[in-house]
Amino acid sequence: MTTPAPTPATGRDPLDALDDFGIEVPSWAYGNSGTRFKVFTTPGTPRDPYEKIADAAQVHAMTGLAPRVSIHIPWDKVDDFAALTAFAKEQGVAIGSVNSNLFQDDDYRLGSLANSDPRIRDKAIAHHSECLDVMRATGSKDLKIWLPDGTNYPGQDSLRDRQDRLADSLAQIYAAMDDDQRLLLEYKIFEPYFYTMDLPDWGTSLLHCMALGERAKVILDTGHHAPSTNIEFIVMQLLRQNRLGAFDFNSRNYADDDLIVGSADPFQLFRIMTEIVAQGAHLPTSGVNFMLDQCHNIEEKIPGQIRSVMNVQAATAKALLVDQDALAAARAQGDVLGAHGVVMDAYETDVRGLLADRREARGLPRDPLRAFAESGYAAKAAADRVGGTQASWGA
Ligand code: PSV
Ligand code: MN
Ligand code: MN
Repeated sequence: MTTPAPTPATGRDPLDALDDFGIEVPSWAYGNSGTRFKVFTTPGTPRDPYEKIADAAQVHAMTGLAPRVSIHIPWDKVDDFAALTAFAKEQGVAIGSVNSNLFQDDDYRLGSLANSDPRIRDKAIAHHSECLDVMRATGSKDLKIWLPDGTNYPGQDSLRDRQDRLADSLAQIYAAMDDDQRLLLEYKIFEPYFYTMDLPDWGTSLLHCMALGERAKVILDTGHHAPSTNIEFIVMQLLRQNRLGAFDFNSRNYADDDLIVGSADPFQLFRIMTEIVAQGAHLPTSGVNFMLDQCHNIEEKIPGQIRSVMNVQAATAKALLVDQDALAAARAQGDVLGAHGVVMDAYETDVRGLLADRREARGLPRDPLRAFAESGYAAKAAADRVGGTQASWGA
Protein backbone atom coordinates (compact mmCIF):
# COMPACT_ATOMS: atom_id res chain seq x y z
CA MET A 1 0.00 0.00 0.00
CA THR A 2 1.49 3.35 -0.98
CA THR A 3 1.07 6.48 1.09
CA PRO A 4 -1.98 8.48 -0.06
CA ALA A 5 -1.12 11.71 -1.83
CA PRO A 6 -2.07 15.09 -0.35
CA THR A 7 -5.73 15.99 -0.90
CA PRO A 8 -5.93 17.15 -4.54
CA ALA A 9 -8.70 19.71 -4.00
CA THR A 10 -6.60 22.01 -1.83
CA GLY A 11 -3.09 20.70 -2.40
CA ARG A 12 -2.70 20.66 1.40
CA ASP A 13 -1.35 17.68 3.21
CA PRO A 14 -4.24 16.21 5.21
CA LEU A 15 -1.78 15.54 8.03
CA ASP A 16 -1.21 19.28 8.53
CA ALA A 17 -4.21 19.16 10.88
CA LEU A 18 -1.97 17.25 13.29
CA ASP A 19 0.06 20.39 13.99
CA ASP A 20 -2.77 21.73 16.17
CA PHE A 21 -3.70 18.41 17.76
CA GLY A 22 -2.95 18.06 21.47
CA ILE A 23 -3.55 15.30 24.01
CA GLU A 24 -3.95 15.99 27.72
CA VAL A 25 -2.03 13.67 30.04
CA PRO A 26 -3.09 12.68 33.58
CA SER A 27 -0.90 13.60 36.55
CA TRP A 28 -1.71 10.25 38.19
CA ALA A 29 -0.09 8.29 35.35
CA TYR A 30 3.33 9.37 36.69
CA GLY A 31 2.71 8.03 40.20
CA ASN A 32 2.85 4.39 41.19
CA SER A 33 -0.22 2.27 40.54
CA GLY A 34 -1.17 -1.36 40.54
CA THR A 35 -3.99 -3.68 41.40
CA ARG A 36 -5.43 -4.51 44.81
CA PHE A 37 -2.83 -7.30 44.89
CA LYS A 38 0.33 -5.23 44.52
CA VAL A 39 1.60 -1.76 43.73
CA PHE A 40 5.16 -1.81 42.39
CA THR A 41 7.40 1.13 43.19
CA THR A 42 10.11 2.49 40.90
CA PRO A 43 13.12 4.69 41.61
CA GLY A 44 12.53 8.25 40.46
CA THR A 45 8.76 8.20 40.83
CA PRO A 46 7.46 11.73 41.56
CA ARG A 47 6.79 12.62 45.17
CA ASP A 48 4.60 15.66 44.65
CA PRO A 49 2.55 17.46 41.97
CA TYR A 50 5.58 19.49 40.88
CA GLU A 51 7.55 16.37 40.05
CA LYS A 52 4.56 14.86 38.27
CA ILE A 53 4.30 17.97 36.10
CA ALA A 54 8.02 17.88 35.38
CA ASP A 55 7.64 14.28 34.17
CA ALA A 56 4.59 15.14 32.07
CA ALA A 57 6.56 17.99 30.49
CA GLN A 58 9.06 15.39 29.24
CA VAL A 59 6.27 13.77 27.23
CA HIS A 60 5.52 17.10 25.59
CA ALA A 61 9.19 17.91 25.03
CA MET A 62 9.73 14.60 23.22
CA THR A 63 6.53 14.56 21.15
CA GLY A 64 5.08 18.08 20.96
CA LEU A 65 1.78 16.33 21.58
CA ALA A 66 0.99 16.75 25.27
CA PRO A 67 0.67 20.43 26.14
CA ARG A 68 -1.64 20.01 29.17
CA VAL A 69 -1.74 17.95 32.38
CA SER A 70 -4.99 16.98 34.11
CA ILE A 71 -4.90 17.18 37.88
CA HIS A 72 -6.95 15.31 40.50
CA ILE A 73 -8.05 16.96 43.74
CA PRO A 74 -7.02 16.22 46.49
CA TRP A 75 -4.20 14.06 45.04
CA ASP A 76 -2.58 17.15 43.50
CA LYS A 77 -3.51 19.62 46.17
CA VAL A 78 -0.83 22.23 46.86
CA ASP A 79 -0.80 25.32 49.04
CA ASP A 80 -0.26 27.66 46.11
CA PHE A 81 -1.91 26.74 42.81
CA ALA A 82 -0.67 29.93 41.16
CA ALA A 83 2.88 28.74 41.86
CA LEU A 84 2.12 25.29 40.43
CA THR A 85 0.64 26.94 37.34
CA ALA A 86 3.74 29.10 36.92
CA PHE A 87 5.96 26.04 37.34
CA ALA A 88 4.00 24.18 34.65
CA LYS A 89 4.45 27.11 32.31
CA GLU A 90 8.20 27.16 32.93
CA GLN A 91 8.24 23.47 32.06
CA GLY A 92 6.42 24.17 28.80
CA VAL A 93 2.99 22.80 29.71
CA ALA A 94 -0.27 24.03 31.23
CA ILE A 95 -2.63 22.63 33.82
CA GLY A 96 -5.67 21.13 32.11
CA SER A 97 -8.87 19.73 33.52
CA VAL A 98 -9.50 19.53 37.25
CA ASN A 99 -10.89 16.17 38.41
CA SER A 100 -12.98 16.03 41.54
CA ASN A 101 -12.78 13.00 43.82
CA LEU A 102 -15.91 11.45 45.27
CA PHE A 103 -14.54 7.98 45.92
CA GLN A 104 -12.16 8.12 48.87
CA ASP A 105 -14.16 9.34 51.82
CA ASP A 106 -15.97 7.16 54.35
CA ASP A 107 -18.96 9.49 54.13
CA TYR A 108 -19.51 8.37 50.54
CA ARG A 109 -20.17 4.69 51.32
CA LEU A 110 -23.77 5.05 50.14
CA GLY A 111 -23.07 7.72 47.56
CA SER A 112 -21.96 11.32 47.24
CA LEU A 113 -24.01 13.61 44.97
CA ALA A 114 -26.86 11.06 45.02
CA ASN A 115 -26.67 10.21 48.73
CA SER A 116 -29.99 10.35 50.58
CA ASP A 117 -28.36 12.33 53.40
CA PRO A 118 -28.41 16.07 52.59
CA ARG A 119 -25.33 16.67 54.76
CA ILE A 120 -23.28 14.31 52.64
CA ARG A 121 -24.64 15.74 49.39
CA ASP A 122 -23.71 19.23 50.59
CA LYS A 123 -20.21 18.03 51.42
CA ALA A 124 -19.80 16.59 47.92
CA ILE A 125 -21.12 19.80 46.36
CA ALA A 126 -18.73 21.86 48.51
CA HIS A 127 -15.82 19.76 47.23
CA HIS A 128 -16.71 20.95 43.74
CA SER A 129 -16.65 24.58 44.90
CA GLU A 130 -13.09 23.91 46.04
CA CYS A 131 -12.29 22.45 42.59
CA LEU A 132 -13.78 25.53 40.91
CA ASP A 133 -11.45 27.70 43.00
CA VAL A 134 -8.53 25.56 41.87
CA MET A 135 -9.67 26.15 38.28
CA ARG A 136 -9.75 29.90 38.86
CA ALA A 137 -6.20 29.79 40.23
CA THR A 138 -4.83 27.58 37.45
CA GLY A 139 -6.83 28.93 34.50
CA SER A 140 -8.33 25.50 33.91
CA LYS A 141 -11.64 25.54 32.07
CA ASP A 142 -12.89 21.96 32.54
CA LEU A 143 -14.32 20.55 35.76
CA LYS A 144 -14.35 16.80 35.35
CA ILE A 145 -16.77 14.77 37.45
CA TRP A 146 -16.73 11.03 37.60
CA LEU A 147 -19.60 9.91 39.80
CA PRO A 148 -18.78 6.65 41.58
CA ASP A 149 -22.27 6.43 43.14
CA GLY A 150 -24.48 3.38 42.83
CA THR A 151 -25.98 0.43 44.70
CA ASN A 152 -25.02 -3.20 45.23
CA TYR A 153 -28.37 -4.86 45.89
CA PRO A 154 -31.90 -4.71 44.53
CA GLY A 155 -34.04 -2.70 46.92
CA GLN A 156 -31.05 -0.97 48.55
CA ASP A 157 -32.31 2.45 47.47
CA SER A 158 -34.83 4.03 45.14
CA LEU A 159 -33.17 4.30 41.74
CA ARG A 160 -35.54 7.12 40.78
CA ASP A 161 -34.85 9.14 43.94
CA ARG A 162 -31.13 8.78 43.39
CA GLN A 163 -31.49 10.33 39.92
CA ASP A 164 -33.51 13.22 41.31
CA ARG A 165 -30.98 13.90 44.07
CA LEU A 166 -28.13 13.69 41.57
CA ALA A 167 -29.85 16.14 39.21
CA ASP A 168 -30.30 18.60 42.06
CA SER A 169 -26.67 18.32 43.21
CA LEU A 170 -25.35 18.76 39.68
CA ALA A 171 -27.55 21.81 39.17
CA GLN A 172 -26.06 23.40 42.29
CA ILE A 173 -22.51 22.76 41.03
CA TYR A 174 -23.34 24.09 37.57
CA ALA A 175 -24.87 27.24 39.07
CA ALA A 176 -21.61 27.93 40.93
CA MET A 177 -19.53 27.81 37.74
CA ASP A 178 -18.21 30.79 35.77
CA ASP A 179 -19.47 31.39 32.25
CA ASP A 180 -16.24 30.18 30.67
CA GLN A 181 -16.03 26.95 32.68
CA ARG A 182 -17.40 23.62 31.47
CA LEU A 183 -18.75 20.68 33.45
CA LEU A 184 -17.65 17.34 32.02
CA LEU A 185 -19.66 14.34 33.21
CA GLU A 186 -18.14 10.87 33.03
CA TYR A 187 -20.14 7.62 33.03
CA LYS A 188 -19.11 4.08 33.86
CA ILE A 189 -21.06 0.86 33.57
CA PHE A 190 -19.90 -0.71 36.85
CA GLU A 191 -17.49 -0.32 39.76
CA PRO A 192 -17.28 0.54 42.57
CA TYR A 193 -20.90 -0.62 42.71
CA PHE A 194 -22.06 -3.78 41.03
CA TYR A 195 -25.86 -3.68 40.83
CA THR A 196 -26.54 -0.15 39.60
CA MET A 197 -24.45 2.89 38.89
CA ASP A 198 -26.16 6.29 38.96
CA LEU A 199 -24.32 7.34 35.79
CA PRO A 200 -23.87 4.03 33.99
CA ASP A 201 -24.01 5.09 30.36
CA TRP A 202 -23.71 7.92 27.86
CA GLY A 203 -27.47 8.36 27.60
CA THR A 204 -27.86 9.04 31.31
CA SER A 205 -24.89 11.43 31.27
CA LEU A 206 -26.34 13.19 28.25
CA LEU A 207 -29.76 13.62 29.88
CA HIS A 208 -28.18 15.23 32.93
CA CYS A 209 -26.00 17.47 30.74
CA MET A 210 -29.00 18.58 28.68
CA ALA A 211 -30.89 19.49 31.83
CA LEU A 212 -27.93 21.52 33.11
CA GLY A 213 -27.14 23.69 30.12
CA GLU A 214 -24.89 23.92 27.11
CA ARG A 215 -21.62 24.08 29.04
CA ALA A 216 -22.26 20.59 30.39
CA LYS A 217 -20.76 17.87 28.21
CA VAL A 218 -20.23 14.13 28.34
CA ILE A 219 -16.84 12.46 28.85
CA LEU A 220 -16.32 9.16 27.15
CA ASP A 221 -13.80 6.92 28.93
CA THR A 222 -13.04 4.12 26.49
CA GLY A 223 -12.74 1.59 29.34
CA HIS A 224 -16.19 2.21 30.80
CA HIS A 225 -18.48 0.15 28.57
CA ALA A 226 -19.78 -3.37 28.27
CA PRO A 227 -17.73 -5.64 26.01
CA SER A 228 -18.59 -5.20 22.33
CA THR A 229 -20.20 -1.79 22.79
CA ASN A 230 -19.78 0.20 19.58
CA ILE A 231 -17.92 3.19 20.99
CA GLU A 232 -17.55 5.00 17.68
CA PHE A 233 -21.34 5.10 17.37
CA ILE A 234 -21.54 6.85 20.74
CA VAL A 235 -18.85 9.29 19.60
CA MET A 236 -20.82 10.11 16.47
CA GLN A 237 -24.07 10.58 18.38
CA LEU A 238 -22.57 12.82 21.08
CA LEU A 239 -20.88 14.94 18.44
CA ARG A 240 -24.15 15.19 16.57
CA GLN A 241 -25.68 16.67 19.73
CA ASN A 242 -22.61 18.88 20.35
CA ARG A 243 -22.21 17.17 23.72
CA LEU A 244 -18.93 15.31 23.43
CA GLY A 245 -16.74 17.22 25.87
CA ALA A 246 -13.78 14.94 26.29
CA PHE A 247 -12.25 11.50 26.08
CA ASP A 248 -10.51 9.53 28.77
CA PHE A 249 -8.48 7.32 26.46
CA ASN A 250 -7.11 3.96 27.54
CA SER A 251 -7.25 0.32 26.44
CA ARG A 252 -9.15 -2.51 28.01
CA ASN A 253 -9.21 -6.23 27.56
CA TYR A 254 -11.55 -7.09 30.42
CA ALA A 255 -12.86 -4.30 32.64
CA ASP A 256 -11.59 -0.78 33.39
CA ASP A 257 -8.02 -1.89 32.70
CA ASP A 258 -6.52 1.60 32.08
CA LEU A 259 -3.84 0.16 29.78
CA ILE A 260 -1.99 2.11 27.11
CA VAL A 261 -4.47 3.50 24.58
CA GLY A 262 -4.32 1.72 21.24
CA SER A 263 -2.46 -1.27 22.68
CA ALA A 264 -5.33 -3.72 22.91
CA ASP A 265 -7.25 -2.65 19.83
CA PRO A 266 -5.60 -0.06 17.58
CA PHE A 267 -8.34 -0.59 15.02
CA GLN A 268 -10.98 0.55 17.50
CA LEU A 269 -8.96 3.69 18.21
CA PHE A 270 -8.77 4.33 14.47
CA ARG A 271 -12.54 3.83 14.10
CA ILE A 272 -13.14 6.32 16.91
CA MET A 273 -10.79 8.88 15.38
CA THR A 274 -12.42 8.36 11.98
CA GLU A 275 -15.77 9.49 13.43
CA ILE A 276 -13.98 12.41 15.10
CA VAL A 277 -12.32 13.52 11.87
CA ALA A 278 -15.52 13.02 9.86
CA GLN A 279 -17.17 15.72 11.98
CA GLY A 280 -14.10 17.98 12.21
CA ALA A 281 -13.88 17.32 15.94
CA HIS A 282 -10.10 16.88 15.84
CA LEU A 283 -9.77 20.64 15.37
CA PRO A 284 -9.19 22.72 18.52
CA THR A 285 -12.34 24.73 17.76
CA SER A 286 -14.49 21.63 18.40
CA GLY A 287 -13.86 21.84 22.13
CA VAL A 288 -13.29 18.09 22.47
CA ASN A 289 -10.57 17.55 25.07
CA PHE A 290 -8.55 14.45 24.15
CA MET A 291 -7.32 13.21 27.50
CA LEU A 292 -5.66 10.04 28.69
CA ASP A 293 -6.81 8.20 31.81
CA GLN A 294 -4.23 5.48 32.28
CA CYS A 295 -2.05 3.77 34.82
CA HIS A 296 1.35 2.21 34.23
CA ASN A 297 1.52 -0.66 36.70
CA ILE A 298 4.53 -2.54 35.38
CA GLU A 299 6.00 -0.47 32.55
CA GLU A 300 8.03 2.72 32.77
CA LYS A 301 5.66 5.63 33.16
CA ILE A 302 7.09 8.43 31.01
CA PRO A 303 7.81 6.11 28.06
CA GLY A 304 4.34 4.62 28.60
CA GLN A 305 2.84 8.07 28.21
CA ILE A 306 5.01 8.84 25.17
CA ARG A 307 3.83 5.61 23.54
CA SER A 308 0.22 6.53 24.39
CA VAL A 309 0.21 9.97 22.81
CA MET A 310 2.00 8.59 19.76
CA ASN A 311 -0.68 5.90 19.42
CA VAL A 312 -3.43 8.52 19.47
CA GLN A 313 -1.53 10.62 16.94
CA ALA A 314 -1.02 7.64 14.62
CA ALA A 315 -4.72 6.72 14.75
CA THR A 316 -5.64 10.35 14.04
CA ALA A 317 -3.19 10.48 11.14
CA LYS A 318 -4.74 7.39 9.59
CA ALA A 319 -8.21 8.86 10.08
CA LEU A 320 -7.06 12.03 8.32
CA LEU A 321 -5.83 9.91 5.40
CA VAL A 322 -9.30 8.50 4.70
CA ASP A 323 -10.05 9.69 1.17
CA GLN A 324 -13.35 11.44 1.88
CA ASP A 325 -14.18 12.06 -1.81
CA ALA A 326 -13.67 8.41 -2.72
CA LEU A 327 -15.66 7.38 0.35
CA ALA A 328 -18.58 9.64 -0.56
CA ALA A 329 -18.55 8.34 -4.13
CA ALA A 330 -18.56 4.72 -3.03
CA ARG A 331 -21.36 5.36 -0.57
CA ALA A 332 -23.43 7.18 -3.20
CA GLN A 333 -23.13 4.16 -5.46
CA GLY A 334 -24.04 1.74 -2.71
CA ASP A 335 -20.59 0.21 -3.12
CA VAL A 336 -20.29 -1.52 0.23
CA LEU A 337 -16.88 -3.08 -0.28
CA GLY A 338 -15.57 0.00 -2.08
CA ALA A 339 -16.45 2.24 0.87
CA HIS A 340 -15.03 -0.26 3.32
CA GLY A 341 -11.89 -0.49 1.18
CA VAL A 342 -11.34 3.27 1.32
CA VAL A 343 -11.38 3.17 5.11
CA MET A 344 -9.16 0.09 5.29
CA ASP A 345 -6.62 1.63 2.89
CA ALA A 346 -6.18 4.47 5.34
CA TYR A 347 -5.95 2.14 8.34
CA GLU A 348 -3.35 -0.04 6.65
CA THR A 349 -1.13 2.91 5.73
CA ASP A 350 2.15 2.86 7.64
CA VAL A 351 2.32 6.40 9.01
CA ARG A 352 5.42 5.98 11.16
CA GLY A 353 7.81 7.56 8.64
CA LEU A 354 5.40 10.37 7.83
CA LEU A 355 5.03 11.24 11.50
CA ALA A 356 8.78 11.07 12.12
CA ASP A 357 9.30 13.48 9.20
CA ARG A 358 6.73 15.85 10.64
CA ARG A 359 8.36 15.73 14.07
CA GLU A 360 11.76 16.45 12.59
CA ALA A 361 10.34 19.40 10.64
CA ARG A 362 9.10 20.84 13.95
CA GLY A 363 12.45 20.41 15.66
CA LEU A 364 11.30 17.37 17.65
CA PRO A 365 13.08 14.02 17.90
CA ARG A 366 12.22 11.61 15.09
CA ASP A 367 12.03 8.81 17.66
CA PRO A 368 10.65 10.20 20.94
CA LEU A 369 11.07 6.97 22.91
CA ARG A 370 14.68 6.65 21.94
CA ALA A 371 15.35 10.34 22.58
CA PHE A 372 13.89 10.05 26.06
CA ALA A 373 15.92 6.90 26.80
CA GLU A 374 19.09 8.69 25.69
CA SER A 375 18.31 11.92 27.58
CA GLY A 376 19.37 10.58 30.97
CA TYR A 377 16.25 12.11 32.56
CA ALA A 378 15.12 8.87 34.21
CA ALA A 379 18.51 8.19 35.82
CA LYS A 380 18.74 11.78 37.05
CA ALA A 381 15.24 11.62 38.54
CA ALA A 382 16.12 8.37 40.30
CA ALA A 383 19.28 9.94 41.73
CA ASP A 384 17.61 13.21 42.75
CA ARG A 385 14.33 11.94 44.13
CA VAL A 386 15.41 10.30 47.32
CA GLY A 387 13.42 10.54 50.54
CA GLY A 388 9.80 11.56 50.75
CA THR A 389 6.86 9.44 49.70
CA GLN A 390 6.31 8.40 46.15
CA ALA A 391 3.02 9.52 44.64
CA SER A 392 0.51 6.84 43.81
CA TRP A 393 -2.94 6.49 42.30
CA GLY A 394 -5.27 7.13 45.18
CA ALA A 395 -2.94 9.33 47.22
C1 PSV B 1 -12.91 6.02 37.16
O1 PSV B 1 -12.72 4.68 36.82
C2 PSV B 1 -12.00 6.91 36.37
O2 PSV B 1 -12.05 6.57 34.99
C3 PSV B 1 -12.30 8.39 36.57
O3 PSV B 1 -11.97 9.14 35.44
C4 PSV B 1 -11.37 8.69 37.71
O4 PSV B 1 -11.22 10.04 38.00
C5 PSV B 1 -10.15 8.01 37.15
O5 PSV B 1 -10.67 6.74 36.76
C6 PSV B 1 -8.96 7.93 37.96
O6 PSV B 1 -8.02 7.06 37.34
MN1 MN C 1 -11.79 8.04 33.47
MN1 MN D 1 -11.94 4.43 34.76
